[in-house]
Amino acid sequence: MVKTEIHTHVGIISLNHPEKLNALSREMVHDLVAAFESFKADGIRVIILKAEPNKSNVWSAGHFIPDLPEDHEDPLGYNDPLEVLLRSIQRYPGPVLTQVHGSVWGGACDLIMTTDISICDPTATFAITPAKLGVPYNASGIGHFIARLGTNQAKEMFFTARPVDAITAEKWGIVNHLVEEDQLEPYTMEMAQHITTLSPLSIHVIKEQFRILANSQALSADVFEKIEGLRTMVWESKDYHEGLKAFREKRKPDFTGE
Ligand code: LCV
Ligand code: LCV
Repeated sequence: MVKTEIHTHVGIISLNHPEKLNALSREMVHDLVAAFESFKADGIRVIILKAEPNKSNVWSAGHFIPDLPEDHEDPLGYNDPLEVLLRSIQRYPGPVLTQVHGSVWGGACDLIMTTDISICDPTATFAITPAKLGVPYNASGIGHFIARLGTNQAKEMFFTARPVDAITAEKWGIVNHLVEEDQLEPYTMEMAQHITTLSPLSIHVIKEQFRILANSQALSADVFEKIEGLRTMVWESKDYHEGLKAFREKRKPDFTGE
């Protein structure tokens, strides 16, 4: 599901499941986490995460929708493959750069928000789509968007579920840099290689401090339980089941708010 290559201290991981538009299925996530683990064992200092081209020009279609639980189970719970992947990115002891060509959807957009530095070309778009499926999303994922964007921009992305184009993505700070299509690869590689010339230990400890500080707003037990109660109400709703059914039947969902 993924292709990997090593250039001295830079490791490249390419999403490579074109038939399903690089959707983040269990198998895809398993292969991604395995690639991170093996790069860590090889002391790779910087990772570039990119996608092999496909007919739909999609970087990743996000969570593999058929994997979403149908009955009385939390979608995007702690052990959900996507959450496992996001944690392995945050814990990798070196910067993870994303090189984006094509459209990014749902959980893959959260993945972009979780990586350390993002660079895209003019074909890139970014959409976060729980409202299209009747999914409640989760506090840690919403936290990634708040950390990266202004709250109003993060809310617009969640409430409209519409793709944000590359120019807006750079203006809002979804990506660090928007470069020409033929510059995307060399620009990203140059930054990655430059970073490998700096102290890997210093960078690892600084990255770990960013992660600890980002996760530092402790939620009190009753706040946490209130959030879980709200999320349960959504994923036990008719709307959630309608969202999944509509995707399977390739039609627009008809949400009733129940
Ligand atoms: C499985 C897929 C998918 C897919 N899973 O090509 O953020 S949350 O909370 O919403 C979270 C739960 C999440 O991430 O949900 C997933 C969010 N992703 C999306 O909303 C994108 C869904 N996909 C699309 O809107 C279209 O596929 C796009 C616009 C990406 C591409 O459209 P296009 O017409 O070019 P198809 O739709 O024909 O897709 C090609 C094949 O990939 C499958 C899709 O079912 C089809 O498979 P078959 O040829 O077997 O029918 N596919 C696409 N997305 N997320 N499978
Ligand atoms: C003492 C100096 C210094 C200096 N200390 O002129 O952020 S952290 O964690 O990194 C933290 C620990 C921190 O703040 O670390 C220091 C970070 N600073 C730098 O990395 C800048 C180091 N300096 C340089 O890169 C160059 O000096 C610049 C580019 C600023 C200027 O270069 P230029 O060729 O014009 P020189 O390098 O010849 O510097 C003139 C004199 O100032 C001293 C330097 O040693 C030299 O003294 P001598 O003529 O006695 O040799 N100097 C420069 N920076 N941070 N001394």
